[in-house]
Amino acid sequence: MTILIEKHSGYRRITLNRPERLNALNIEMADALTAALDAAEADKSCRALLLTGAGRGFCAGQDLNEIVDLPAREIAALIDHYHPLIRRLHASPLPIVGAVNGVAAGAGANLALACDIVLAARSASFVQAFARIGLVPDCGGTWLLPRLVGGARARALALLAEPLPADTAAAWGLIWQAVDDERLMPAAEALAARLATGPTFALGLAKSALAAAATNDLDDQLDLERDLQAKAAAHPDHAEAVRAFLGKRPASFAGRQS
Ligand code: T3D
Repeated sequence: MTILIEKHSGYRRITLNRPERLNALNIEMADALTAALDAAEADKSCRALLLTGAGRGFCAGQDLNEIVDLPAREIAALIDHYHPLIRRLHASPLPIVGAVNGVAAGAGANLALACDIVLAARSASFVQAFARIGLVPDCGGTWLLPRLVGGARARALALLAEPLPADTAAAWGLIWQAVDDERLMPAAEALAARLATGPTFALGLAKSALAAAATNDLDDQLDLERDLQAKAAAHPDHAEAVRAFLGKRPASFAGRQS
């Protein structure tokens, strides 16, 4: 099994599971991840996802054993399995927590960065390893990096392919937080559990608004916010939260039930 799926209350934990190769990516794993997303989104009781890796690495990117003798056109065709997954992660209506437990390299780094909130163990690092093997950053790296850390840092990360320690990744805004290694999974699970009791519908709309902001101008974005706000306001979670606030009690969000 290239991935493991555990159902928790309100969320699913997906673990990349090829630890002997630092969870290096292959077609089977990418397709399994896409299927896991399909299944999670179809299950209305699932309101958040947590993505992590088994063993000491998060994901070492493309499994190099599997491309060593491939013709160039077949190497390029791998993208047809990886990029749909990246699109799905960015577009998912579910909040996705990435728990980067060790090195995240190449496509593995950009897989981690496709999660909505990324926590990393302090011992973890992010490597845009592509240049080391004469490839171009893919899986959204060239799109995401300049937006997250600016052009100067994005260029150095892509061209030098040096490991970026988790603390620096957090300081640069590439990820949300670096935490002590032993705190990673408790912190990531607490975050996923918290998101799983949140206003899931509104969280999904917020994700889509932030994604659209990458290409919209301010006028378009304000129009989009107006339209999405109308949808959020019509959802029972909004009325419940306002009543809860006024009643000085915690809100109980229905999430995806309507
Ligand atoms: O068209 C397309 O879409 C192509 C797709 C390209 C997308 C990409 O991801 S390109 C980038 C591919 N990834 C890499 O180039 C990274 C290769 N790995 C490394 O540079 C290092 O392993 C790491 C920096 C990630 C970690 O180093 P370290 O010293 O902590 O671990 P290690 O000893 O190198 O690796 C441990 C084992 O995992 C080792 O196996 P062994 O010797 O114990 O049997 C190593 O061979 C294996 N491993 C690590 N990365 C990969 C891998 N096996 C296959 N593919 C890997 N990518």
